[in-house]
Amino acid sequence: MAHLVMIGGFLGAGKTTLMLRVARRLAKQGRRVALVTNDQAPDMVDTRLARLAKFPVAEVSGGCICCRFDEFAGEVGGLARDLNPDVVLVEPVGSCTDLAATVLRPLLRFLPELSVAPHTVVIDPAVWLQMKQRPSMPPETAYIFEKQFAEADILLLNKSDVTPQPSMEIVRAEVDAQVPRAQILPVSARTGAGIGAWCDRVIASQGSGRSIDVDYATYGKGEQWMGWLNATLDLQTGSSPRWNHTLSEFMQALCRALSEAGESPAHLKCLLSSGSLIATGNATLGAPSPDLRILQAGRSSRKAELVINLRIGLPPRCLRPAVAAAIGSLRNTEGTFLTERSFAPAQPVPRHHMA
Ligand SMILES: Nc1nc2c(ncn2[C@@H]2O[C@H](COP(=O)(O)OP(=O)(O)OP(=O)(O)O)[C@@H](O)[C@H]2O)c(=O)[nH]1
Ligand SMILES: [Mg+2]
Repeated sequence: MAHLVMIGGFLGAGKTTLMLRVARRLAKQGRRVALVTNDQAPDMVDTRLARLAKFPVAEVSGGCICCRFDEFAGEVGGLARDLNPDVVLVEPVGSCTDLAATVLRPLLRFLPELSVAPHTVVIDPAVWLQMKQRPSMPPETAYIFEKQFAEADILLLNKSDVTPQPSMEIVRAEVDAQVPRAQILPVSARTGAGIGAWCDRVIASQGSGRSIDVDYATYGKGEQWMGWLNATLDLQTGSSPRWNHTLSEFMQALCRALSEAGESPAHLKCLLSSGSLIATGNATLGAPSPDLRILQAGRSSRKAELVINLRIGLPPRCLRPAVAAAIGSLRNTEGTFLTERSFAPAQPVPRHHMA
């Protein structure tokens, strides 16, 4: 019987980093693992990262898994039938909430052969503190953030490797006061600190989150505050390629332009591949200066593919021009859009609701 572990939490909290770390850990223990990724549109960085890590992955795109429940349940059922996994790890869209009522409980009804792990929600403590001390989001978006952790069985205070201990303690005390029955664990998805204990617990136990009241008009408004852009570009350089520098220049130029327009990204994630070189770049609310990483070092060519996923509190019509201007500012590099979608998420209308 497959055991489904859902990892929720706000944009940029560290869900994908955690999911891939846990998938590797479980695979090392000899367990068969499959992943499900989810976004409002295709061309997802997270799906590519999962494929690069060589895990079987099903992607649900074009809406959150509560609104696309039938497709989601079909993918989970398909993975269970075809691969007989011990564990299915699921990452919902980072602007989604009410997942216990609209996804976990309906899953238990429609796929009774599954077991479901306690609902885990990841928090970036820096974003928590920002939300409380100098909120940059409208109250409707902060409402989603609050509802996400209110329905959790387990809350992971992530990024313990870079969060000062006093901040960690403040957030822990506040979270404990707000969600007194949830288990709170400090972890680092990046270094692995604390992950073993959480993983052993969710693999060995069952749960389906807590019932919460959600006002869907407020929830919808909170999601629609954000502009979403998923794009793929073909890059070509006229000089010897230094793609990691190009990615850094691009992200800095884009973050500067977005900040001049009045906002920092909730999450900007980029994946650049050329030959056997693969590099990623992330900018989040908690760490707005880009975090660049070489996933795979290797020979590159003069051509590269760049996948961009941007979520930010700006109107969608501003996003493509901002990306195009940042590409246009690169030295010796031309970019052509291969795919591009920019939009505001639609009002969430879950297929099922089981409080
Ligand atoms: N320092 C540190 N950085 C982390 C940790 N976990 C994740 N990150 C970084 O946080 C950024 C966002 O991580 P993701 O795993 O992509 O976050 P996510 O929650 O999947 O984001 P969305 O899919 O957009 O909702 C990346 O730059 C990660 O490297 C951590 O434990 N410590
Ligand atoms: Mg992710």
